[in-house]
Amino acid sequence: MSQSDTIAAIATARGRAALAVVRTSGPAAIEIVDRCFRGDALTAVDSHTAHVGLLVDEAGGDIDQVVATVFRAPNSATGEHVVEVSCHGGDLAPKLALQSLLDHGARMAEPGEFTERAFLNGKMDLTQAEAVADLIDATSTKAHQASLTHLKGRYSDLLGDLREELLNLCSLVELEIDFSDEDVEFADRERLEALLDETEEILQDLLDTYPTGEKLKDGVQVVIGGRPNAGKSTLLNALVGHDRAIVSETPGTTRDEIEAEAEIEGVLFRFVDTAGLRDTADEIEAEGVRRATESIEEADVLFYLYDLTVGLDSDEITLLQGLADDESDVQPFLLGNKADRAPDLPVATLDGLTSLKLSALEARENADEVQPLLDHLTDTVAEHLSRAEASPVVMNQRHRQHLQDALGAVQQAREALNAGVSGDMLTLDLRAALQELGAITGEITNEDVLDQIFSRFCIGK
Ligand SMILES: Nc1nc2c(ncn2[C@@H]2O[C@H](COP(=O)(O)OP(=O)(O)OP(=O)(O)O)[C@@H](O)[C@H]2O)c(=O)[nH]1
Ligand SMILES: [Mg+2]
Repeated sequence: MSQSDTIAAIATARGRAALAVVRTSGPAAIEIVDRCFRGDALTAVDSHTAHVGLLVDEAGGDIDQVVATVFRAPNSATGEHVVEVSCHGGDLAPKLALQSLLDHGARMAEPGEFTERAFLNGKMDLTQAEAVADLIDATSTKAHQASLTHLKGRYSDLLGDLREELLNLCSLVELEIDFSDEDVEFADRERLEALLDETEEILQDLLDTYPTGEKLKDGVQVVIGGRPNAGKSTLLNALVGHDRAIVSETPGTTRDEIEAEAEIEGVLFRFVDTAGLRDTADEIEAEGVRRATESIEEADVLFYLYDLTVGLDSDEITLLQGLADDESDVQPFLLGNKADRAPDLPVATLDGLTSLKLSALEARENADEVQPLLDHLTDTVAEHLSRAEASPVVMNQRHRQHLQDALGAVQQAREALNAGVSGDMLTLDLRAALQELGAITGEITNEDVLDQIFSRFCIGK
């Protein structure tokens, strides 16, 4: 992708709408739009001004009445000359406007190319560019807020401070190397140790935010499990407020997993209804049971339903206690269902498990019935949310990998220091950690990585 080209693309979504925006960026952006614009001479206007005029095609025919907003380099989103043409929405006007710009010398932009140019021109670092993509993809309020924090640069600032700390360390140690012939230990060992500890702690804290970032971005997986006929599908329907899954009195009704999403207090929850757990000779149902077991193990939260009038059997108790004791992150919530049929029966209690009595059937009509479940879900993520509000969270697998490698290098430096290894070996580790941090913000990067990041953007961004 050459930056000497002038690129153009429709920046807004397709379909019926009042307005659409066609963007151009590059050295010839203003000339190109000026050639197909009947109004003020755009080449002569000031930066950051908007002009009403007619956009015309190559043959001079009218396309649409538009507003052209001119941004002169370097004070634009991409750092280049940019013109944003607002035309009328719908399928035709934006397409014809774009075609005219292409006919007058612009090239169709690749996905993410505007943002890539902004990055290459120093308008934003890589974490901010990635935050742009995350912001567009965000499906819940909290994911949106977390991406915005990154976009505003708080995360980059944090990484910048960390880099500074490491550079500090490096220069201390290098000072020692320079004078090593004179057998002087310039770098105060204690200070080095303290700085290394501090860096390690910051890196670890950042890494610890990843599960939070993952949940904000991808949603919290809530699996509904239990024996056939426990009322799992009935509960799913009650939780999402419509008849998503088939309910029937025949045990073994649900086979394929059924997913439905809901946003609760700004967080996306993905509910998964599963096949009832039982041994079965039916091949298809058995596959459903296998998938259900797998989903239960991978859940963030498990709503485990049983029929109060039937009770829990020993296999179920073993399964639940295993999940509760286990180091696994699955949090089971035991639900005794069909309370309407068993008003006097208490719900089973198991060590370390929260349990509750409910009627999924009544919940369909009465939202209060599922309120404790929703409260349970918000409690589960409360810790994550308060963390996300307090500081930037790591939301990206690429960042996590680099942070882990940086932490590894810092730990290695710490060991080297303890073992009394020479200063130049120590700086090797510290430099490696710096490299990793630089890769996150894009100070150190290569074309493949950039291509991979920007190719997941939409065209026009
Ligand atoms: N009385 C009463 N009946 C319920 C309740 N919840 C579910 N049922 C009934 O129990 C039967 C089974 O409900 P489903 O929701 O299909 O049960 P399931 O757990 O999804 O069953 P499988 O898909 O076969 O594993 C249906 O006839 C429901 O109407 C409840 O709270 N009270
Ligand atoms: Mg079902």
